[in-house]
Amino acid sequence: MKRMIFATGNENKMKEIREILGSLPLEILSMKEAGIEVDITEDGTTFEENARIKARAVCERAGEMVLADDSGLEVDYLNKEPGIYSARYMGEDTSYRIKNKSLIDRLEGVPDEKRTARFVCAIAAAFPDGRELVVRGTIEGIIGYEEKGENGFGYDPIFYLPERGCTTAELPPEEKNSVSHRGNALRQMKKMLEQEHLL
Ligand code: ITT
Repeated sequence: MKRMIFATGNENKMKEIREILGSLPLEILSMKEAGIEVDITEDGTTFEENARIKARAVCERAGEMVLADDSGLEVDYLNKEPGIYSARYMGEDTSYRIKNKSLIDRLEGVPDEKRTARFVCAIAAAFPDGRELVVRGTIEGIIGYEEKGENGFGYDPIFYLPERGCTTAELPPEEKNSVSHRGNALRQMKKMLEQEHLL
Protein backbone atom coordinates (compact mmCIF):
# COMPACT_ATOMS: atom_id res chain seq x y z
CA MET A 1 0.00 0.00 0.00
CA LYS A 2 1.22 3.53 -0.81
CA ARG A 3 2.19 5.78 2.09
CA MET A 4 1.29 9.38 2.62
CA ILE A 5 2.79 11.48 5.39
CA PHE A 6 0.69 14.33 6.71
CA ALA A 7 2.85 17.18 8.02
CA THR A 8 0.78 18.19 11.01
CA GLY A 9 1.24 18.09 14.75
CA ASN A 10 -2.45 18.82 15.31
CA GLU A 11 -4.22 15.60 16.39
CA ASN A 12 -7.69 17.04 15.70
CA LYS A 13 -6.80 17.77 12.10
CA MET A 14 -5.24 14.34 11.78
CA LYS A 15 -8.45 12.68 12.99
CA GLU A 16 -10.52 14.55 10.38
CA ILE A 17 -7.98 13.83 7.63
CA ARG A 18 -8.18 10.11 8.40
CA GLU A 19 -11.99 10.23 8.39
CA ILE A 20 -12.10 12.12 5.08
CA LEU A 21 -9.45 10.08 3.24
CA GLY A 22 -10.27 6.85 5.05
CA SER A 23 -11.66 5.05 2.00
CA LEU A 24 -8.43 5.40 -0.01
CA PRO A 25 -6.07 2.43 -0.30
CA LEU A 26 -3.42 4.49 1.39
CA GLU A 27 -1.46 4.33 4.61
CA ILE A 28 -1.77 7.78 6.16
CA LEU A 29 0.91 8.63 8.70
CA SER A 30 1.25 11.60 11.00
CA MET A 31 4.75 13.09 11.35
CA LYS A 32 4.99 11.42 14.73
CA GLU A 33 4.09 8.02 13.27
CA ALA A 34 6.64 8.53 10.50
CA GLY A 35 9.23 9.37 13.15
CA ILE A 36 9.89 12.80 11.72
CA GLU A 37 10.59 15.84 13.83
CA VAL A 38 11.10 19.14 12.04
CA ASP A 39 10.91 22.60 13.47
CA ILE A 40 8.94 24.51 10.85
CA THR A 41 8.75 28.30 10.70
CA GLU A 42 5.39 29.18 9.21
CA ASP A 43 6.46 32.55 7.83
CA GLY A 44 4.25 32.64 4.75
CA THR A 45 1.66 35.36 4.26
CA THR A 46 -1.15 33.14 2.96
CA PHE A 47 -2.68 29.78 3.91
CA GLU A 48 -1.35 28.35 0.64
CA GLU A 49 2.21 29.51 1.30
CA ASN A 50 2.23 28.11 4.82
CA ALA A 51 0.81 24.78 3.65
CA ARG A 52 3.57 24.57 1.02
CA ILE A 53 6.26 25.50 3.56
CA LYS A 54 5.13 22.68 5.90
CA ALA A 55 4.78 20.08 3.13
CA ARG A 56 8.16 20.97 1.59
CA ALA A 57 10.04 20.98 4.90
CA VAL A 58 8.81 17.50 5.79
CA CYS A 59 9.20 16.17 2.24
CA GLU A 60 12.87 17.17 2.27
CA ARG A 61 13.36 15.21 5.45
CA ALA A 62 11.21 12.21 4.50
CA GLY A 63 12.13 11.84 0.83
CA GLU A 64 8.58 10.86 -0.10
CA MET A 65 5.23 12.48 -0.91
CA VAL A 66 4.02 14.73 1.93
CA LEU A 67 0.76 16.61 2.39
CA ALA A 68 0.14 19.53 4.76
CA ASP A 69 -2.86 21.51 5.95
CA ASP A 70 -2.82 25.19 6.82
CA SER A 71 -6.15 26.48 7.99
CA GLY A 72 -7.90 29.12 10.04
CA LEU A 73 -10.86 31.34 10.68
CA GLU A 74 -11.45 34.66 8.90
CA VAL A 75 -13.88 37.04 10.63
CA ASP A 76 -14.92 39.76 8.17
CA TYR A 77 -15.77 42.37 10.83
CA LEU A 78 -12.24 41.95 12.26
CA ASN A 79 -10.54 42.45 8.90
CA LYS A 80 -10.24 38.68 8.46
CA GLU A 81 -8.53 38.12 11.80
CA PRO A 82 -7.32 35.73 13.15
CA GLY A 83 -6.72 34.28 9.66
CA ILE A 84 -3.33 32.61 9.23
CA TYR A 85 -2.67 33.38 12.90
CA SER A 86 -5.65 31.31 14.12
CA ALA A 87 -3.52 28.82 16.09
CA ARG A 88 -1.35 31.64 17.47
CA TYR A 89 -4.24 34.03 18.32
CA MET A 90 -3.81 35.18 21.96
CA GLY A 91 -0.92 32.71 22.26
CA GLU A 92 -0.59 29.10 21.13
CA ASP A 93 -1.22 27.77 24.65
CA THR A 94 -4.32 29.85 25.39
CA SER A 95 -7.45 27.70 25.63
CA TYR A 96 -10.11 27.90 22.94
CA ARG A 97 -12.66 28.75 25.62
CA ILE A 98 -10.73 32.03 26.07
CA LYS A 99 -10.00 32.58 22.37
CA ASN A 100 -13.64 31.99 21.46
CA LYS A 101 -14.88 34.28 24.21
CA SER A 102 -12.50 36.98 23.00
CA LEU A 103 -13.91 36.83 19.47
CA ILE A 104 -17.51 36.91 20.77
CA ASP A 105 -16.64 39.92 22.97
CA ARG A 106 -15.01 41.74 20.06
CA LEU A 107 -18.27 41.36 18.12
CA GLU A 108 -20.48 42.64 20.92
CA GLY A 109 -23.45 44.54 19.49
CA VAL A 110 -22.60 43.52 15.91
CA PRO A 111 -25.73 42.27 14.08
CA ASP A 112 -25.95 38.88 12.31
CA GLU A 113 -25.41 40.30 8.83
CA LYS A 114 -22.02 41.73 9.85
CA ARG A 115 -20.87 38.61 11.72
CA THR A 116 -19.90 36.74 8.55
CA ALA A 117 -16.87 34.49 8.72
CA ARG A 118 -15.30 31.53 6.99
CA PHE A 119 -13.03 28.64 7.72
CA VAL A 120 -10.27 28.32 5.12
CA CYS A 121 -8.12 25.25 4.52
CA ALA A 122 -5.18 25.06 2.12
CA ILE A 123 -3.83 21.59 1.44
CA ALA A 124 -0.42 21.32 -0.21
CA ALA A 125 1.36 18.29 -1.59
CA ALA A 126 5.14 18.22 -2.00
CA PHE A 127 7.09 15.59 -3.94
CA PRO A 128 10.80 14.70 -3.77
CA ASP A 129 11.26 15.77 -7.44
CA GLY A 130 10.30 19.34 -6.48
CA ARG A 131 6.71 19.22 -7.71
CA GLU A 132 4.03 20.87 -5.59
CA LEU A 133 0.24 21.03 -5.68
CA VAL A 134 -1.99 23.27 -3.60
CA VAL A 135 -5.77 23.65 -3.23
CA ARG A 136 -8.11 25.71 -1.04
CA GLY A 137 -11.44 24.81 0.54
CA THR A 138 -13.76 27.14 2.46
CA ILE A 139 -17.01 27.07 4.41
CA GLU A 140 -19.08 30.20 5.09
CA GLY A 141 -20.86 30.91 8.37
CA ILE A 142 -21.36 33.53 11.06
CA ILE A 143 -19.83 34.02 14.50
CA GLY A 144 -22.33 32.96 17.15
CA TYR A 145 -23.20 34.66 20.44
CA GLU A 146 -22.08 31.81 22.70
CA GLU A 147 -20.16 28.55 22.41
CA LYS A 148 -22.33 25.62 21.33
CA GLY A 149 -21.49 21.95 20.78
CA GLU A 150 -18.83 19.51 21.88
CA ASN A 151 -17.65 18.05 18.56
CA GLY A 152 -14.86 19.29 16.37
CA PHE A 153 -12.15 21.50 17.87
CA GLY A 154 -10.76 25.03 17.96
CA TYR A 155 -13.25 27.66 16.81
CA ASP A 156 -16.00 25.16 15.91
CA PRO A 157 -18.25 26.02 18.92
CA ILE A 158 -18.66 29.63 17.71
CA PHE A 159 -18.88 28.91 13.96
CA TYR A 160 -22.59 28.95 13.23
CA LEU A 161 -24.11 27.65 9.99
CA PRO A 162 -27.37 29.59 9.49
CA GLU A 163 -28.79 27.14 6.93
CA ARG A 164 -28.29 24.22 9.36
CA GLY A 165 -29.23 26.12 12.52
CA CYS A 166 -26.19 24.88 14.45
CA THR A 167 -22.46 25.29 14.87
CA THR A 168 -19.88 23.00 13.28
CA ALA A 169 -19.24 21.71 16.82
CA GLU A 170 -22.85 20.46 16.92
CA LEU A 171 -22.52 18.46 13.70
CA PRO A 172 -21.61 14.77 13.86
CA PRO A 173 -18.06 14.31 12.48
CA GLU A 174 -19.15 12.85 9.13
CA GLU A 175 -21.51 15.79 8.55
CA LYS A 176 -18.85 18.35 9.40
CA ASN A 177 -16.45 16.58 7.02
CA SER A 178 -19.02 16.56 4.22
CA VAL A 179 -19.37 20.38 4.27
CA SER A 180 -16.15 21.63 5.86
CA HIS A 181 -13.24 23.61 4.42
CA ARG A 182 -10.97 20.62 5.15
CA GLY A 183 -13.33 18.07 3.56
CA ASN A 184 -13.68 20.27 0.51
CA ALA A 185 -9.92 20.87 0.11
CA LEU A 186 -9.00 17.22 0.69
CA ARG A 187 -11.53 16.02 -1.89
CA GLN A 188 -10.05 18.47 -4.43
CA MET A 189 -6.53 17.26 -3.62
CA LYS A 190 -7.59 13.62 -3.92
CA LYS A 191 -9.03 14.30 -7.38
CA MET A 192 -5.83 16.08 -8.50
CA LEU A 193 -3.61 13.29 -7.25
CA GLU A 194 -5.77 10.72 -9.03
CA GLN A 195 -5.73 12.72 -12.27
CA GLU A 196 -1.94 12.94 -12.11
CA HIS A 197 -1.75 9.19 -11.33
CA LEU A 198 -0.07 9.96 -8.03
CA LEU A 199 -2.46 7.86 -5.97
P1 ITT B 1 -0.06 22.18 12.20
O1 ITT B 1 0.56 23.45 11.69
O2 ITT B 1 0.91 21.30 12.92
O3 ITT B 1 -0.85 21.46 11.15
P2 ITT B 1 -1.75 23.98 13.75
O4 ITT B 1 -2.88 23.76 14.71
O5 ITT B 1 -0.64 24.90 14.19
O6 ITT B 1 -1.15 22.54 13.33
P3 ITT B 1 -2.54 25.84 11.66
O7 ITT B 1 -1.34 26.70 11.78
O8 ITT B 1 -3.02 25.46 10.29
O9 ITT B 1 -2.35 24.44 12.39
O10 ITT B 1 -3.71 26.52 12.48
C1 ITT B 1 -5.01 26.10 12.29
C2 ITT B 1 -5.89 26.68 13.39
O11 ITT B 1 -7.11 27.16 12.81
C3 ITT B 1 -6.30 25.59 14.35
O12 ITT B 1 -5.39 25.45 15.40
C4 ITT B 1 -7.69 26.08 14.79
O13 ITT B 1 -7.56 27.07 15.76
C5 ITT B 1 -8.23 26.74 13.54
N1 ITT B 1 -8.99 25.76 12.74
C6 ITT B 1 -8.62 25.19 11.56
N2 ITT B 1 -9.53 24.31 11.14
C7 ITT B 1 -10.50 24.30 12.07
C8 ITT B 1 -11.69 23.57 12.21
O14 ITT B 1 -12.05 22.65 11.33
N3 ITT B 1 -12.45 23.81 13.27
C9 ITT B 1 -12.08 24.73 14.21
N4 ITT B 1 -10.96 25.44 14.16
C10 ITT B 1 -10.16 25.24 13.09
